Order: sequence, then C-alpha cells, then structure tokens
Amino acid sequence: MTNFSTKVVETDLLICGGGMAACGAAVEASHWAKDRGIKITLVDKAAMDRSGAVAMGLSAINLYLDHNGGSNTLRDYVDYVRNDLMGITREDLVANIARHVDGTVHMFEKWGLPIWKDDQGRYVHEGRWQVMISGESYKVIVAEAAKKALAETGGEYIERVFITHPLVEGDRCVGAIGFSVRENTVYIFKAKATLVAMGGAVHVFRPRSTGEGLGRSWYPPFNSAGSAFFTIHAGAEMTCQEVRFVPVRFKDAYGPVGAWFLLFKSIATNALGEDYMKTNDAELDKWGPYGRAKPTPANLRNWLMMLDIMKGKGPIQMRTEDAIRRISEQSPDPKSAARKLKELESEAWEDFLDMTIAQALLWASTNVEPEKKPSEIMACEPYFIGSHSGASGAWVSGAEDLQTATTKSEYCWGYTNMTTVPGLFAAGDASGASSHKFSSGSFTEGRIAGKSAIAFILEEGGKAKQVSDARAAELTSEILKPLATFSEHAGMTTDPDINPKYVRPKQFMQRLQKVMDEYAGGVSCQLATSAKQLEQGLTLLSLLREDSKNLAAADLNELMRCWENVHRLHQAEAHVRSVLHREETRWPGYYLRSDKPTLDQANWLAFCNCQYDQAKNEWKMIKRPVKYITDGNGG
Ligand code: SFD
Ligand code: AMP
Repeated sequence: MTNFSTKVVETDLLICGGGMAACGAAVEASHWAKDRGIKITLVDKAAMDRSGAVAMGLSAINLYLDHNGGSNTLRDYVDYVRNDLMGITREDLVANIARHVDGTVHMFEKWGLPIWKDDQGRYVHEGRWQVMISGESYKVIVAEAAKKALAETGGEYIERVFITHPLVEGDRCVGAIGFSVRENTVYIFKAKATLVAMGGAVHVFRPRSTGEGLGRSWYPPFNSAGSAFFTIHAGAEMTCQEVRFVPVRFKDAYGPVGAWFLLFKSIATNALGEDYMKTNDAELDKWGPYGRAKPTPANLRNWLMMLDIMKGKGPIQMRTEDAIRRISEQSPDPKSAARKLKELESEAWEDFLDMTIAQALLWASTNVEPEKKPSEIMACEPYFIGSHSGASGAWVSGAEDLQTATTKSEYCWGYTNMTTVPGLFAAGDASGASSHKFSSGSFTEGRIAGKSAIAFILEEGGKAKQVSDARAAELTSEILKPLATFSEHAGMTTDPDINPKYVRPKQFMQRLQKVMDEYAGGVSCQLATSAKQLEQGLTLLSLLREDSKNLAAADLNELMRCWENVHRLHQAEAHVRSVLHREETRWPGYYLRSDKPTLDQANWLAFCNCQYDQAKNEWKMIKRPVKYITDGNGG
C-alpha cells in the first residue's frame, strides 16, 4: 500500500502487550535498567489503563500466599497447583512466582488498590489463596505504576499498535513488527530482547453466546492468541497446548463463581436439589491420585456437574439465596442479621460490578435478587489462558536455584523465563505449565522475566543481529495485503460480504469456531472429541489456512481482525495436534477423548510439547518428562 508510512523504533527491551505481566515487566525492568543506558519500549494494541483481562477490574486477587500472617507454605501452594492440573505442572516455575507474589500484592496496596481488611486490619481472604479487593480500578492503578516507571528511565509506551509477527534473525528474536490501528503506520521494533505478554486467547472455539449476545465470553475478546502466534511463529517450543481452560460461570453473562463458592461458601445443586459434588462423589476415584485431592481439581468439579447435565438433571443452580441466609443467620440477633443480609447483598452485587458488569445487568434485567432466588451456572466454551486453571503457553527456562539434580537438565537452559529462542521471553498467559498465577502472579512473572531480560541484554545484547530490511519489507506487504485484497475486489459484488475473491475476518472466525466446536470438543459436543474427529478437524484447518491468504480488510480495524484470526488459527492448530498427541483423557471437564476415556498415568504423566517450523510448515510433537522439585506427594 502506498499511503502507509513505516516507523522504526530502536530499543533494548521490547515488551509486547500492556496487561498484568507486561506492567510487571515494565516496573521491574525499569528498576534494573536505570543508570545503565538501557531503553525499554512497551507496545499495547489497546490503551493500557483498560486493556486485557483486568479491563473491567477484578473483585479478588487470586494468588496471595500470606507467608507472614498465615500458616501457608510455598510447598502447600505448589502441591495445590500440581493437583489442580492433574499432575502436569512445572513446579519450579510455580514456586518461583509464588515465592515473590506477596511483595507484588503489597506494592499494589501501596499504589492505592483497596484490599478488604477485617476488624484486626488483616486482609479478608476469599479462600485460602485469594484476597478480596475493591478492584474496579485495578488495571488503571497498575498501568499508572508501569507508565511512571517507564517515564523515569527514559522508556516509552506505545498504545493502539497491534503486534503481528516476531522478527527473527538466525536463531535469535530481534524484535517485532505490527501496525497502528488508528493511523496508516507500520511499526518495526528492533530490540536486543523481546518479552511476550499478549495474554491468552478467546473465540477460538464457538462461544455459547448467540444473537444479541454474540461474542460475549468470560475471557476478554481483545486477547486473541497474539502470544501463542508470536512464540509459535518464532519457533519456540510450546507446552500444554492441550490444556484449555473451561471455567464454570453464571450462565449467559459469564459472571465468575469464586466469590460464591469460596467467600459465601455456596453450593450448587441440580434440578432435583442434589449437590452433585456429593451425589457424584464416587466418580472421583476414577481419576488417579488427583480425584481425592483437596480441593477437588477445577476440571473434575466441572465434570461432576456435567455428568448431571448429561443425565438430564440440569439446569444447575448456584444457591445464592441459601448461602446468604446461612451466613446472616449466624448473627447474634435479628437486628444484626438484617444488617448482615444487606451487607451480603451489596457484596454480591459488588462482585460483578467490579469485574463482570454484564452479569449485574443480566441479574437486574431478569429480576434476580440473589438473596431470594438461585442463578443458573454452566461450563463455558474453552479458552487458552496459562495464568488461570489452564496451562497453555511457551516452554520457558526455570530459575536455577529452584532446580534439583533431576530437573536441572530438563527445565533450566538459560535466563529465567526465556523461551527456547534466545532473546525471547514470556510471562503471564504467554508462558505455559505454571498455572494459577492469576493477576498478581502474572504481574510477578512479568517482573521476573523483565529482570532476567535486562540481564540478557547486559550480557548478550551486543550479539543481536540487525533486522534485515528485506524481511521487514516482505512482512510489511504480507501484513497489509488484506487491505489491498478488499480494495481490489470489493466492487465485484453488490454485497461486500459475498465475494469469490476474499473472506472477511468475521466469516473466517466463524468457520474456525465451527471447526473447533464440532471436531475439537466444543460446547455443542459436550467437550468430547476423538482421534478421527481431530484428524478431520486438522484437514479443515489446513483448508482454512489456505484461505487465510485471501483475508480482506475494509479498514484498519478489520485489518486487526484479520490478523487476530490468523493468530487464533495457529493456537487452534497447536491445540488440536496436542489433544491428538496425548492419547488419554487427563482433564475431563475440560475435554474428553472419547476414544481414550481414562487416565494413563504410566505413559502420560508427561508434558506434551510442540514446535513449529514455519519455513517448512511442519509441526514437531515432543514428549517431555514431568519432574517435581518436591516429592509430588505433598511431602
Ligand atoms: O476470578 C496485545 N483473572 C483473575 N485474576 C485474579 O487475580 N483475580 C480475579 O478475580 C480474576 N478473575 C478474572 C480474571 C480474568 C478475567 C478475564 C475475568 C475475571 C473476567 C485472571 C487475570 O486477569 C489474568 O490471569 C491476568 O490478567 C493475565 O495477565 P497477562 O498479562 O498474561 O494478560 P492480560 O492482563 O490480559 O494482558 C494482555 C495484554 O496484551 C495486549 N495484547 N498487544 C499488542 N499486540 C497484540 N497482538 C496484542 N494482543 C493482546 C492486551 O491489550 C493486553 O494489554 S476470576 O474470574 O478468575
Ligand atoms: P473463579 O471465580 O472460578 O475464577 O475462581 C476464583 C478462584 O477461586 C480461583 O483461584 C479458583 O481456583 C477458586 N475456586 C473457584 N471455585 C472453587 C471451588 N469450588 N473450590 C475451590 N476453589 C475454587
């Protein structure tokens, strides 16, 4: 396109994304860059104040160890995460985040985040690892700290620039390329180290939402597999691409359930009024050592619920009215019980107004008073989020001091949180096999990766190769091609959506979602799939990949949509290949391989990794051992 200009930004550390992990990286890296002449540049596709998963705010910090005040130990936490992920976890990564996370939470509080306190001034715990916050402005507060840190060290942040591809020279990542979603400018970022923190992915699978609610999901629509594409395309080894996350949420508006299950100690019941966690308890014995772990792993909680739905015992209801009544009845007299009831009622609404406003709107518009009647819950469509109870992301090096004699050779190959591509770091949803980081842990992992990237720049920065002009020019024309395709062919038909020469991004996304839903175990198949279904899915994805060359964009916004969908396609392919490769069912409730419906501990207590060679368009599947830094029995 002739009316586009190119802007070259030379920097030392490039942070891709502006969410929790990216902000953590900006704060920490700025500290270590100070007085060393190191420049940091952060690039976000949106505005940092309200970008990413925390855009609307959150109502809890889901990872706080309470090292000092409470009786929790680091080992307790590692045991919890390992069990919740059915044994598949990099304990070294989990422990590294957890040992630093309390300091992060204290920083948040210092910056002005209101954390609930009890009469003794202690944090109010939602559950063992979670603390309650008034978090409507959580992201604004965190972004402000990141911007301030960057400003103090001569760094910069660039908003509304969409990163499309990594720049790789030889075996090393040397920056990224993207474009502004507001003006006709292509950005080429040349960097000595690049840190990927562009979140996870939604809308790879068809959402439950349709019609007037189409697109509504629990996970934010802005996170569209940018991290996965970037690392896959750079040739990084990826891990746990099969470990999707399927959260249980309030039906249709996707309001989270944590505060109800943990803070209000609610139960959910089937249409017969039975607690499916009790009536389906015997099922837990089928799932190896994890079935009897406490708490029951998230996917097994889903599974016990789904069993009832499949038996015709749905709908499932969160018993909000019972929970509120039970707590208020504990008050010593009727007057304080009435006061407590009002307090609980407002906490129930605040939970959603802080985090998922649509759920409060749905309650209001459907006359739900949570203290009077229950609300339906449901398993969502699958998401890719390495920071919650899923695990997908890049395979990164662990901290050296946390390795044992047996883990070191497998899990530590260099700078902490560096991927297998030199100069390319990952954190938050972008790094895999280290689940349950949540907002605080993602920020903490960003800090760890940011500090490590600065060490890399100081020691290895001089060896960075120059980005080749030819490659930058080639990518520029590839990135802008959808605009040219549209303007060249749109006149062929009267309806711009119907055209033999191109596919529009929404159509492309809907085809992707249909393939994933029907062949890779989406909600219309009760999350079940099989080898034959997956193989057919791969064939259809390869045809979609051919059609990606004909994506068309009418404007900059659609150009972003085109590339979001190319990113999603790669996430989809990595997922399908990994579900196919792991010949067992390990996470029922996330997905069921109906042709391999049981746990195979002897063969599959292992990581399923993969690597893509884009020059050859070939995927390599890699099985890696699971090795714990504890004895794996909680001992
Ligand atoms: O309970 C590009 N999460 C919760 N965590 C908590 O600690 N407490 C809660 O209460 C939480 N709840 C919750 C949570 C998530 C969501 C969606 C809801 C409710 C509704 C999880 C955390 O939010 C999550 O773990 C972290 O935010 C993960 O951090 P990070 O940095 O990995 O992702 P991000 O914050 O979403 O940021 C992504 C950034 O990337 C940008 N981006 N930039 C440039 N180019 C591209 N191509 C890009 N693609 C994306 C985004 O704009 C953003 O800045 S509860 O329900 O679980
Ligand atoms: P959610 O709102 O589902 O994202 O959950 C918030 C936090 O509470 C996460 O740490 C979950 O793992 C945890 N959680 C949610 N429901 C339960 C439950 N029934 N038992 C134990 N932990 C839960």
